[in-house]
Amino acid sequence: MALINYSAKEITFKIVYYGPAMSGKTTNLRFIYDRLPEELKGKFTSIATQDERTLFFDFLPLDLGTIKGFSIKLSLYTVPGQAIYSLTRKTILRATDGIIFVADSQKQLFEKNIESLKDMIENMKEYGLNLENTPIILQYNKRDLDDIVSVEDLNNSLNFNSFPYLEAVAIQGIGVMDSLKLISKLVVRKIT
Ligand SMILES: Nc1nc2c(ncn2[C@@H]2O[C@H](COP(=O)(O)OP(=O)(O)OP(=O)(O)O)[C@@H](O)[C@H]2O)c(=O)[nH]1
Ligand SMILES: [Mg+2]
Repeated sequence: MALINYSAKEITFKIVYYGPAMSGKTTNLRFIYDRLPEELKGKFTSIATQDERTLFFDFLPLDLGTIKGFSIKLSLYTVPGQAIYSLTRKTILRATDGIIFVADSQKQLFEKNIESLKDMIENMKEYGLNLENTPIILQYNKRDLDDIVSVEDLNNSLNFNSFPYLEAVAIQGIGVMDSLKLISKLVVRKIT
């Protein structure tokens, strides 16, 4: 549920980038941070190991502008994809308004996407989040690589709920802003 501060006339939506290890979640946030003008973005916080793997989370606050006199803010988070950080992944889902599931298109990681999506839906339950009350979009990332699964097969294995989906090459910024715009539209629509 969006965080509404009536006295400050401010609404904050929490968006989480979820997905298997190394699928490109942090890369999405970095691109957004590098791309947006100063006045729209806050400080990018990344808690990572030396080899850049997310250890706890990444966090980036953004300003979307004003709707009906309320300033609309987004808090973007990424979860750590590595299996050992299971508890952190769950914790980060608390009070989430929308999720971008970043899937890795590489053939050898096919199963990892399925496992991660199952893990996400299981973890959502803990906080009363489900497919009816939480907008979710799928981002099929790493479309630049050679040995990748077709979009059709990704949809057949992951998209059991007709989630909106996009193709991306996060490392080049392709699909990154479109994913952010789409999830923003879906979460904002819920309260307007
Ligand atoms: N070829 C290619 N590489 C990518 C793409 N997106 C991300 N990568 C690379 O994939 C690796 C992992 O990216 P991260 O963004 O750190 O992945 P993550 O999902 O945050 O990983 P965890 O924090 O461990 O969960 C990095 O070397 C990125 O440069 C892409 O679209 N294409
Ligand atoms: Mg990361």
